[in-house]
Amino acid sequence: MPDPVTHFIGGVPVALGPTFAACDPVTGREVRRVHEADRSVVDRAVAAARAALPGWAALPVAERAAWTRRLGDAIEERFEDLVAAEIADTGKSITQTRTLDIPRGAANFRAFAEIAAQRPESAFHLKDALSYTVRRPLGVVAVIVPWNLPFLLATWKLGPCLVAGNTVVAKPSEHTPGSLAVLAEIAASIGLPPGVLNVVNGFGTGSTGQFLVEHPGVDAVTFTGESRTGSAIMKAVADRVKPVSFELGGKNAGLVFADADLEAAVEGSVRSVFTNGGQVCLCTERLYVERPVFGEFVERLAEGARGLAFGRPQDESTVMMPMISAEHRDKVLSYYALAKDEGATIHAGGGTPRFGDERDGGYYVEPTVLTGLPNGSRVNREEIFGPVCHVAPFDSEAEAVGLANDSEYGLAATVWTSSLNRAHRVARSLEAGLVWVNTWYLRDLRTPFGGVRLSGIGREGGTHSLDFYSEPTTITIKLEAGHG
Ligand code: NAD
Ligand code: 6OD
Repeated sequence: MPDPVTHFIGGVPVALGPTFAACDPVTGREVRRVHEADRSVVDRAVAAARAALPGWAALPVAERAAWTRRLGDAIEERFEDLVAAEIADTGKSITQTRTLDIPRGAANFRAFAEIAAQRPESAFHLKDALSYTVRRPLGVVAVIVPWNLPFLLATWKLGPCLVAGNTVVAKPSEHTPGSLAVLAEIAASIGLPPGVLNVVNGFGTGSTGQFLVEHPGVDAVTFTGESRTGSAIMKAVADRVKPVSFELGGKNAGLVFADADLEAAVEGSVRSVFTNGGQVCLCTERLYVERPVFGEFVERLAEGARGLAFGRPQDESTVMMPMISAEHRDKVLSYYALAKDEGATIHAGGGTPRFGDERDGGYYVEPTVLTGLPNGSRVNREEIFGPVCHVAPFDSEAEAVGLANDSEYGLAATVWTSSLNRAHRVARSLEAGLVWVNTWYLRDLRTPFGGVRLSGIGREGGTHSLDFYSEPTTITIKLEAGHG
């Protein structure tokens, strides 16, 4: 990967625009510089995508699927480079990066190749007519993604978007340009037609992201990130009524019933609260536990939090990772301070770890378990996006469902119970796009993924993604009767 990191436009690296620093979250030190795309660079990327559109859109879906399959294969060939790029930007543990982030990149391209190539078409025979539907790509699509799962989330959009016949200008987060820079090299190395995939780097508001979504040559925007940013993008595209697909924030609830396998509920909750340093939109930040097991659950969860290994990213036993930036670390710590001010009891964490080495300059915070705050407190209402959860007791199923649904968000929820009836009853009462029972973040890429309320608009996954990335045209042909 070049330093400074370049844009990728029309199949070639483009080193234009001022540069900004990318820092290693493990140490806080600058590791490389990145070019920032101004309006003229964004113009150039959109023009390249537009020029490539007719040829790409005209390919049979089987050929586009062959290209995205090739991307999946080439990702495996560059696996360790992608792992290194992702770790350099995020400080993720090598074990997670090797088992989740990068493999899902390859799987995203392959899965959507299969889903698109095998998608059945339907026709309706009317009395004297035949009615059928063709799907056309949206055109040039802006793909804007966040820093928490940079490669997984970018490829989750790129796979279906490209296979549906669109061309793309993608913008990674300013914090995590590395893995998409490697993907651009991969696209060039396999000879993906120039302009089909373009990547521009830069910031959001007043910078590359805003220039991209506002650009008249961009036909649609697919975005994953904060709800507030989704709202700003929606305003920016309102005049042109561009289609938007939004995967936004969460304040996800977990319900633990007294009849649950407590060990599984504790282990599952440790995973759902602390994975990726709590920086996954699906992470649980509010736990509600039935009163008879509340005390034991809190104790065991706190013990689990204290036991999470803070090694270096390259150490296979490491679990905890730093926050992405000093700003985000300070935001998370401000919620720890707020919880203390509001009278919370802190059962684990609540501060920053000390290492006695260069990691003390990094962006680490302690995994934290809180109790004692009302559901209306800011800690229980606002997305923190760090390794922290609040645990509260409940006395009835109805109360638990009411507490879980009392949120402006509605992305994901977990339910821990051994009762099959309760599992079905509670799962369907939860106002969230995704509900896991006795597990968390178990995924089938064909199922709809997304949230309600502030958590997003639309669904991704399987044919739901393909539906967003294409527009149907219904064709009805009158047939003349009596000539057979
Ligand atoms: P963010 O909204 O700050 O940034 C996301 C991306 O949008 C970045 O590339 C950023 O540069 C760009 N951006 C920012 N302002 C913009 C603007 N005005 N116009 C165009 N682009 C703009 O989010 P983040 O801090 O990078 O990520 C964390 C957030 O993402 C959390 O809220 C988390 O819940 C959410 N998230 C949601 C999902 C999901 O699937 N629902 C997945 C991952 C992350
Ligand atoms: O697994 C996925 O497909 C997905 N979109 C995960 C989102 C995680 C949010 O941080």
